[in-house]
Amino acid sequence: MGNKPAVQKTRATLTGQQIENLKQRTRMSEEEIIKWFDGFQKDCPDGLLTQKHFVQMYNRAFPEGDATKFAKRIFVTFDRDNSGKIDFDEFLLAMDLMEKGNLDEKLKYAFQLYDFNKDGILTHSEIENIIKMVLSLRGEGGNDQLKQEVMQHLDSFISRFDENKDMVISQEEFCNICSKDKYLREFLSPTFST
Ligand SMILES: [Ca+2]
Ligand SMILES: [Ca+2]
Repeated sequence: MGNKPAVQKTRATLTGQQIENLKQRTRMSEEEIIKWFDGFQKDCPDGLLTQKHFVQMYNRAFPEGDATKFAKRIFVTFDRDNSGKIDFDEFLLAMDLMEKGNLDEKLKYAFQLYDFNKDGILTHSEIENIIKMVLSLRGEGGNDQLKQEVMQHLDSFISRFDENKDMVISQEEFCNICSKDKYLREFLSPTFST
């Protein structure tokens, strides 16, 4: 009584049941799950990845640009339960998509990433947002000429597929267009290969 337990950093563990569960939910083998877990634990000994840490990792990976906005947005989509932290399950589900997902899955994810208000359509302003995020990630946030070029490409892309001229793009349209347009696809998925 009265003695506070010593503050101990809890170390994350991976149980057999958790592995089984993750095998069901991903395309990862037990060996792969353990390998990812070891790497995850090295970075996050308590088993939780914070947004701050995540942003740092991204900025290290894109030293020529500012990946902060982009990383924050990705973080939100990985943090499925909105706890503000990414646990190993959430991390592995994300890695499963990046490593094992097919083009269609990745494009659906990219759509989700850019549909900020989750209403199932991309508006012109959401698309502008995307361009800004991607350009600053590449360290070209100040490159107005490039920005203009990309906007022109996007404008023609919107009008090409916007049948009812409401200037919005549905998920289906987005996936369709991106699967046919390599330039757009590579621009829109700078942090994972499609
Ligand atoms: Ca979470
Ligand atoms: Ca939207």
